[in-house]
Amino acid sequence: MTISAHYQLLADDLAAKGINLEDVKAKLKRQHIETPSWGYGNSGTRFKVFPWAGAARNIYEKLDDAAYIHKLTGIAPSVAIHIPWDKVDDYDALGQYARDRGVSIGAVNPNVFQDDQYKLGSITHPSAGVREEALAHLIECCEIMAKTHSDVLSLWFADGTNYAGQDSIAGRKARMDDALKQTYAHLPAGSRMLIEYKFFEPAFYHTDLADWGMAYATAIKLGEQAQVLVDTGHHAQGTNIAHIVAFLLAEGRLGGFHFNARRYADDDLIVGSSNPQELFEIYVELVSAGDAAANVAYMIDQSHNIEPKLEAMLVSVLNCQTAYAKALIVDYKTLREQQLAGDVLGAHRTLIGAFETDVRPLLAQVRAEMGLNPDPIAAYRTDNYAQQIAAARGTATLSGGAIG
Ligand code: PSV
Ligand code: MN
Repeated sequence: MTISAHYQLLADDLAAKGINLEDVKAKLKRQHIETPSWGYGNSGTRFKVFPWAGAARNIYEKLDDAAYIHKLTGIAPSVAIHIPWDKVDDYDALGQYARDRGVSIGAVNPNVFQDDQYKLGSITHPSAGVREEALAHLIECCEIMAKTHSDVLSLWFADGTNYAGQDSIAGRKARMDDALKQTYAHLPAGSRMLIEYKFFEPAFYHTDLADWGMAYATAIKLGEQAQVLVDTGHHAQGTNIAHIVAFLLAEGRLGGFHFNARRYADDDLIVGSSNPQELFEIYVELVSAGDAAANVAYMIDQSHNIEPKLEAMLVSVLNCQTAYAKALIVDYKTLREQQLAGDVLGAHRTLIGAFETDVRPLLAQVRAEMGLNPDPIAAYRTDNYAQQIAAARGTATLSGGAIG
């Protein structure tokens, strides 16, 4: 059967369920996945960084690569930056450089975890001097937001302790609240502060913001511009992330995502590569929430270690597109009826039916209507961009961003 025959079958099936195909396609065309600057530079584990020929060496090359991913997918028009990895002298010029390539600067991520003084923490450090230095960096990032027209300050802290008694947990909480209150006051008008949590690493006894509840409690005290960022890699095995998403959406405090697939720890693998159903279930909650999800920021947070960086980023964006498409074609009317009737397995089958539907013909059609190659991976594999940048940039030995 041809792709168009498959597409027609799906169109007929959706029509029979009363799902508006044009509406589904319009939503897919408006999808927006932000890619991270640090995903384009060399990175590795704490054991080894395997350099990749062509890996971006600075923020300008990262923006070039991000623009290329956007050109292939049509749904990745912004790039998160990490400061100081992406520090430049002229942020107005950086914003213009991005715009000239058809992308924009997305979330600004301060980095208060890499320098020597942060060994015992940053804004929760026992020393007031170190806390002030960390706070000054957060405020500097608010200023960078204004210059780059970014509307998201994305905060993650490595802060925590490794040993019982090492520091006062309550004292650290008070320091965290104080520093974030001061940072909040510097947010550019109309922007948001997203607070990310992580239950372990690099601190192992306790982390100061260990889970969504701590991030949420911190955000509501700060005000409406503060919300929670859910990094899919930052949970214990078996955590139901879709549940967290539904809860935060209902409370109006889901700010955004860092997508990745967690097998062992953190932001290791391509989102959807091993967790496609989890990603689909997350998108089902987002679709179900309707307008309440309108301002959610969708960002990839991955550092690719052994796989080609551009293809990995491309697959990541496409996996988000697939999950969203499947969530959009759920027969929600039947699902709600079955839920209300207590039809446990009927409801389950309705949901999983959408997950099991082959949406590739639908996505090919959407891309064709967007003027894109219907098969972005084939486009990547047949054009010469990766070879060109490998020849032009060579193999950098230093990382251009995250190291792990
Ligand atoms: C930390 O593990 C994290 O998820 C934070 O979002 C960082 O900013 C990012 O990874 C890059 O290291
Ligand atoms: Mn993250």
